[in-house]
Amino acid sequence: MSLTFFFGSGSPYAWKVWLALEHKGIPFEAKRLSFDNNDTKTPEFLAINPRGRVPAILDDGFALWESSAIIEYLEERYPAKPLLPKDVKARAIVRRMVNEADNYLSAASNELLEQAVYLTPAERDPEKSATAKKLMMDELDRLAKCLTGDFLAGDLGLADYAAYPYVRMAQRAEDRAPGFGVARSAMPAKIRDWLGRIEALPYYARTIPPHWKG
Ligand SMILES: N[C@@H](CCC(=O)N[C@@H](CS)C(=O)NCC(=O)O)C(=O)O
Repeated sequence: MSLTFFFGSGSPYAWKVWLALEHKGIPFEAKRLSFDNNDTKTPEFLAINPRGRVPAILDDGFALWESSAIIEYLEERYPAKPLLPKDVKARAIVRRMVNEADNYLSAASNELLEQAVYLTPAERDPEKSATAKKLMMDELDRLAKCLTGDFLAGDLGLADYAAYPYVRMAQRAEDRAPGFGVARSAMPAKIRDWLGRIEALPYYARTIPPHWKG
C-alpha cells in the first residue's frame, strides 16, 4: 500500500489534508510541488490532477484531488482515528464548518495576505486593509462561539484542521507586516488557546509550510 501526497508550501487546502493524514496516522510520502517552478503544470502532475492544483493524492494508483473529496475518501478508506463524529447531525455540522472555512475564512485570509504579504507597504490600500482585518476578526468571533470545549466541533478533527490553516494565515500576515492589526494578541482569547492546542499536537511541526521555516 502506498500513498503519495502532493502539496504546495503554504497552500491552506494542502495543509488541511496534511493535518488529516497525520491525525489518522496514515503512512504517506509527501511530494512538494513548487508554484514558482510551475510544478503543478507539468505533464506528469497534470496526469494526476488535470486541474494542475494541489493538494492531490495517489493512493495505490488511484488519483484524487479537491481537498474535501480527499479527506472524505481517506476517512472511508482508513476508518481508524476518525476525523468526523459518528452522529449524523454532528457530521453535518462539521461538513458545514469545512464549507464555511473554505468559503468565508478563506476569503478573509486571502484578502489579508493580499494586502499584508503580497503588496508593498506603499501599494497597500488602507480601505481594503481595514476591510480585510474586519472580515478576519468577524470570522474569528464566529469561530470563538463554536469553542465551547477544547476543539471546534467536540473532539479534535476535521473542523479544526479545515479552519486552522486560514487562521494561521492571519498570523503570517502580521509576521510579514508587523503592526497590520491581526496579531495573535488581537484575536479572541478562545481562539488563541485553540491555536495553542493545535500547535501542541505531536505531529504539528511536520506540517508547517516548509518555506516558512527557511
Ligand atoms: N478547491 C481546491 C483548491 C485547491 C487550490 O486552489 N490550490 C492552489 C494552492 S492554494 C493551487 O494548487 N494553485 C496552483 C495553481 O493555481 O497553479 C481544493 O480544495 O483542493
